[in-house]
Amino acid sequence: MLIRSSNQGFIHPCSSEITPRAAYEGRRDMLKLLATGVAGAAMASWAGREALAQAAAPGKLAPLKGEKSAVAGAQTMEKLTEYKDATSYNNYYEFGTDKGDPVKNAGTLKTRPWTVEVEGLVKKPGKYGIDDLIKLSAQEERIYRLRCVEGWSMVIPWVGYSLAELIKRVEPHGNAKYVEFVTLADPKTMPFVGSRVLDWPYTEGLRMDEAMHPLTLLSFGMYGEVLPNQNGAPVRIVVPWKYGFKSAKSIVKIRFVEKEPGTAWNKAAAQEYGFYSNVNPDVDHPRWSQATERRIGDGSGLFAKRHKTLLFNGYEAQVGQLYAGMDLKKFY
Ligand SMILES: Nc1nc2c(c(=O)[nH]1)N[C@H]1C(S)=C(S)[C@@H](COP(=O)(O)O)O[C@H]1N2
Ligand SMILES: [Mo]
Repeated sequence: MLIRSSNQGFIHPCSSEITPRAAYEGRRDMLKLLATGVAGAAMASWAGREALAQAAAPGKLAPLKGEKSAVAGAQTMEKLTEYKDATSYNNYYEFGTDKGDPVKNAGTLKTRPWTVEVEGLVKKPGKYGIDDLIKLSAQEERIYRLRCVEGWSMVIPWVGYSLAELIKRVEPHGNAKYVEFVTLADPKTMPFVGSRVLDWPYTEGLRMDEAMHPLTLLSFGMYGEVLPNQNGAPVRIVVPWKYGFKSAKSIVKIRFVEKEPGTAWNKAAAQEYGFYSNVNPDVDHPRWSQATERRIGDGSGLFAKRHKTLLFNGYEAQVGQLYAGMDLKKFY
């Protein structure tokens, strides 16, 4: 099934098509680098700590610092995506379907007061004010690659903690097999929530063992600051071995359920987007290969490089055992 949106033809959550503006800006940045002679220096520092230090936030949002997480796999040494790229090339359909829309439109999102409700099959359901939720655990800083369908990826230093910490606290019942994430759908502040592009609210889900994996993060910040609205403020999920759309933004409910919950993109196009949506170069999307990806910030057009996409986004050692014996082509 193909989805048609009124103004831009067929859509899907992670198109790697560059908007004219992004292409223009990427090119302009590269030309600037070439003109000032720093291109060589920039390239020399593509790996390692020097590069990590380069991708600083502009310091306009509230600081949210974290300790470096000791969780296995949480610290890639790949070059961080520049903050301005990570915050201006987004998917957040409540604010528009173009990658450049969320940064322009998400200013209307009110992130205080904010309550996250934990409900369903748990011994200790409850409502958490966002600032209490942030303080629930010592902050951890993580560096992840978040990938999307049809090949674009970013490397982002998230601030947050393992969702498992919250799950243990609320004590799920034995019949809680899945966790469902429900996000805000407020037509007053979110211009596209009235549209028929998706079935609002945007929801996502994980199997309990996936939700309990220490690499599944409840994230409140990035680059040492609170999340910008367009990246899912004030709280989102990050699941680094899955395609980007699994990482639900601006969560208001975490619900423990027995049956596999519906998910936004699976409801919109079941044959294209499965429940699992693990990054897998050998399982093509029906309309395109998923074998390679473009790293945002690597340049566009003439400068675009493609990287080989890795099984489970490179986290196979950490998460492979969750899927032992499963046919990943069937459970896509
Ligand atoms: N509520 C909500 N969450 C969402 C989306 C959305 O449209 N609405 N888009 C998803 C998709 S398709 C991707 S690729 C990631 C993008 O996250 P980023 O903008 O921080 O890179 O957010 C995911 N979470
Ligand atoms: Mo996406």
